[in-house]
Amino acid sequence: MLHQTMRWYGPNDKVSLWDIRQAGCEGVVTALHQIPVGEVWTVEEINKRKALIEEAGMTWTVIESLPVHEDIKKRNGQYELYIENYKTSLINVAACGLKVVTYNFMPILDWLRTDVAYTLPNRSKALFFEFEKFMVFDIYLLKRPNAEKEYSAKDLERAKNKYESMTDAEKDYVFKNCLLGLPGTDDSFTAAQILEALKTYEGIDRMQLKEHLFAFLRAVAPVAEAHGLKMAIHPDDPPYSVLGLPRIVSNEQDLADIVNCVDVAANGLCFCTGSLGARPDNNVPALLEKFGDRIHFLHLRNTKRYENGDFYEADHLTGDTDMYEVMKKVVQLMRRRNISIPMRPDHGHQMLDDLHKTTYPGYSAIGRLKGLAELRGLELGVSKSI
Ligand code: DNO
Repeated sequence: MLHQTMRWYGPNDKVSLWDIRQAGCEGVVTALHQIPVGEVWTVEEINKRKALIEEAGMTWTVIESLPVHEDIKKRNGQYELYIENYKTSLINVAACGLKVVTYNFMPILDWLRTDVAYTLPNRSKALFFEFEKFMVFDIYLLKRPNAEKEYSAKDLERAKNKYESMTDAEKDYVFKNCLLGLPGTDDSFTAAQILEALKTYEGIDRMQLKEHLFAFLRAVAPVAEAHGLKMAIHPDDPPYSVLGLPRIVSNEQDLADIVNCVDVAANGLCFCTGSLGARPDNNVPALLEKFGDRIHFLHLRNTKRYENGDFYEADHLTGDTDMYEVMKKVVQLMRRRNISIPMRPDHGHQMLDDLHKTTYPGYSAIGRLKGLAELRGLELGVSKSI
């Protein structure tokens, strides 16, 4: 069976370890968010966090994330030092008995939504990416230099109409949502910070960024392999270029390039059905089958896509990704490899009592509990019937 987990943002998370345990989890996925990106995770800090989780009767096997410093992505500044630090952190987490290290290679931003509290017909709230609003943010609110050049005349017209139809409050709301900081912080970016950071990526295209990822993997994957750790890269979310930044973990070819660049089991994937599924040309169950041997961690989530490029996060079992097919492939994969893969229900709707609470967007307790319970039932049904 899957190793069932939930993400916990640490002692400041409003969702407690006991909430997670009561949801039926055996494992917790977390990170030392208090350590600045690029610095070494010490054995002492890792063990402190591990002890908290074990006191609540669960285990910590998966890190999400051990973040990659921007200098490594750009291969400038102090990237050599940061790569050495990364290796040391890997050795330390392995020494503490952890097994999987999630990371991503998205420049500057992590995931991005234009609305983190989109009201569904049943009045629960979901995360929503509305393409026109994103263009409004990019062109009119952030005012990224030359942004217009990247959109078609038709899209520019759509953006203009949208901008003109929005109230100031709506514009503010979109602006705030798009500037939300990285997972696990309450800080947001400022527009000036983003514009400044964007400049530092000038001249780095997709090919170049891929080369930087491969160079990073050539340095760190052998260390992970030697210490019995598995690295799991998270796909881009949304899975295409945003703000003119290259994104390189978006489709089948990207995944193939990554797993082939260093051919060791430790160089693997965090297979996120929600991120990959936001792109109509990604056949999620087929990708799962194709890259099965390198999947070390699963994020199960569903999206509903629209023709115009929008998508929202649907219930875990409904939406455009066939979760039954996904689960069937997962069960077959675990049988074939004779392992239990860690999985977390990714995101959840804000609903019931959680509508009155403030939690990290997507990470309220009850919606994730619902997702987990549905996925758990699906797994049991699938595994008994095949
Ligand atoms: C969003 C998450 C991502 C993920 C990172 C992994 O909710 O799935 O933020 O944690 O991209 O590095």
